[in-house]
Amino acid sequence: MKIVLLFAVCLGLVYISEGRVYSKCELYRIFQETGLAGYHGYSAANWICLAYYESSYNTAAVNNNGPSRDYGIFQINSKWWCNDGKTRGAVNACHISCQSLLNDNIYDDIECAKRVVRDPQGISAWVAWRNHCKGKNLDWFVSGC
Ligand SMILES: [Ca+2]
Repeated sequence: MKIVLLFAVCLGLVYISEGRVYSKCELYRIFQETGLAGYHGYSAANWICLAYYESSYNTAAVNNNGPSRDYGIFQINSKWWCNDGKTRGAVNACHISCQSLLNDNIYDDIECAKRVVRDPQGISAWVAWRNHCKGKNLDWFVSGC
């Protein structure tokens, strides 16, 4: 019985540690590799700044806004982009489970971010980008990478 319990606890820890905090230079490399850098005219620095102010580069970040929730490194919202099974009138335009935006694989998150930025609002869809990155000198976010 004790062994079963220990096993359950270990599984729980593995589940919790599924998320990951990236460094800015890891993101820089992945954003170059996936073409997010420069996508829709926004440089890697813009995307790294956005991720910094949305999630502190933590893929496990979740924020509850009441009627909907924001998930993952880009804080993608369950009202429009992903399905968390508990958001009324959800659209799920990225055709993705919100849970898959919380693991350490950010390639699907990047594909969804590309979908978000193709909408008329562009990168302004992210409040943190508008408030902290828009029109700022973003050199720091890529310096040393
Ligand atoms: Ca993911």
